[in-house]
Amino acid sequence: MKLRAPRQQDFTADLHDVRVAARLGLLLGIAFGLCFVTGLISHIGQHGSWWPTRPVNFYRITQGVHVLAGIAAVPLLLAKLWTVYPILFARPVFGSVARALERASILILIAAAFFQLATGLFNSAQSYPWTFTFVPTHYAGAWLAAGAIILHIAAKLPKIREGLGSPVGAPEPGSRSLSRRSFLATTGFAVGAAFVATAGATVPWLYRVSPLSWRSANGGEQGLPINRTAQSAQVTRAGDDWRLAIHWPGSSKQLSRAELAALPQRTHVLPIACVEGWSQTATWSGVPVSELLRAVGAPTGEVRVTSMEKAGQYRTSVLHPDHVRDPLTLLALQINGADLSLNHGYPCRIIAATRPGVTQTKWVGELRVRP
Ligand SMILES: Nc1nc2c(c(=O)[nH]1)N[C@H]1C(S)=C(S)[C@@H](COP(=O)(O)O)O[C@H]1N2
Ligand SMILES: [Mo]
Repeated sequence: MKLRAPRQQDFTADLHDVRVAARLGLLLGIAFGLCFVTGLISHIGQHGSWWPTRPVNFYRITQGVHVLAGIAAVPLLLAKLWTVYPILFARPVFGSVARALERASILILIAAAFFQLATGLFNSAQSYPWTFTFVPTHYAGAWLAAGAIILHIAAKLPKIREGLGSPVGAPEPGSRSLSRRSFLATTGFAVGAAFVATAGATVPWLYRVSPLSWRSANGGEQGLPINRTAQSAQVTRAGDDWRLAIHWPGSSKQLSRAELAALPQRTHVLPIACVEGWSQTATWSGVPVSELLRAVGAPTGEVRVTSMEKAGQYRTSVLHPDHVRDPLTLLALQINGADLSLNHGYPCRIIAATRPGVTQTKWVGELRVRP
């Protein structure tokens, strides 16, 4: 027998078919589209100058959708690649410039899609087995993937029409391979299993059935997971000499924890929604930031919050004036009816409606008002 490189015609299974590819592609397009839009929303929440205060579950939902759509995209992408890989063996290999460009764009598409799903998955598992910074790289990858997907859809539009326009159909007579229908059903089952296994991280009624839910990856404390521990932030428990410093143009004020606790306390039920996709509701008590500023005679405005944490990406955050005015925005002293544990931010932390978890600053040491 003469050995030769495989050709597209050598792959004869029923499922290497435009009808399967188009259907999987449509679902994949929806999943990546949801990831892109909710990713941009999350980007604005972390780096933008404005952010809504209502509904309180806004970020919890958009970021839950982001991570779950990404998880659903994993089996879809694998199934899609399985369906279309024989095309890689089509001849001529390059032929024209247009064909070479098309192949290059597919390479970028696959690389960007894999990169986004892999980095996103590792991030939600709180694992960073790389040296680049996750946020800017995942953000740049999103634009690359989006551009490549749009190009791909434009180039394949006639094929997509053809594929979606014809029924999946019965197995070919005499075929010994998996039918198209079974392949699509199996992929659907894999997507469902991945969803159920992880969605409990953010969908309350799935908490109990999600074995891979990462929300309590490091135990949890006082009824809420902990992302960054006091130990990793190198924060030690504040003593009686601790003071919260509040600065505003022309003046400042220092308050002990007892003085904070002596101010009127409010209690709100609010979620923490982490960029990693997990979210959980807790009952928080403390002083609304707006009432605190009024009590010390500070003006209202934008407030820069600084943690006692010495280094770390999330030691400061900025409260937009809308959040400063919002009665739900607390400098929290208690969680679920008890003083904050050190890991949850003792002596006090910020908790505000819809803010991304990374901006719910713990171990607050200073508030600086810019009217
Ligand atoms: N000072 C400080 N605050 C921080 C962080 C941090 O790294 N440093 N991490 C944030 C992140 S990523 C999240 S999701 C929430 C988690 O709060 P929890 O650990 O109390 O659940 O705290 C936020 N507050
Ligand atoms: Mo987070």
